[in-house]
Amino acid sequence: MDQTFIILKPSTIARCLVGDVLTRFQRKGLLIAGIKMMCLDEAILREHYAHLVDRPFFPSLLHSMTATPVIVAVLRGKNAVEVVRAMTGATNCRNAAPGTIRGDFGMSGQENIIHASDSPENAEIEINRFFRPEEIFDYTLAGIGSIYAPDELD
Ligand code: IDP
Ligand code: MG
Repeated sequence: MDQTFIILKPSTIARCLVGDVLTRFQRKGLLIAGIKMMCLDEAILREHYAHLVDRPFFPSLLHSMTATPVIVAVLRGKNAVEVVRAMTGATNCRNAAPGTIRGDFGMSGQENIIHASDSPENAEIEINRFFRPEEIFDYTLAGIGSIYAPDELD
């Protein structure tokens, strides 16, 4: 099965939306393979957002991502990266389609509820950046046979 990485950002923590966001992924049929609360520091954010460090809004993004602890999680499921990105929606919540997490829960480009890995390669890098191997668990959902057909299970 595939894995992806998400961050429930400080906007989610501050607005008490942790349960709402996680429930969506669980209802979809994704398995929570790892989850923890942590504080992000500038060093890890400079790595994680390396593609944005030179953008004018980066100091503001840094401030936002360190405002409260965050919740990081690894989600497992078939095509997990694509499925979770689709559920996440466009970067700016005001442009995100209704029915997506950002479309339903946010109004901001920066305070946009969650991070989700954008490719399987980046998912692996991000999982290794934020989790130790022993923090990711191998187990099966009791309802797995109702989530997938037999030929969809790797
Ligand atoms: P993504 O989160 O949809 O993958 P990225 O372009 O990778 O979008 O940007 C990472 C994060 O940086 C966004 O989720 C958002 O919080 C922030 N961000 C991106 N573009 C802007 C902007 O133009 N203004 C403010 N914040 C931005
Ligand atoms: Mg991105």
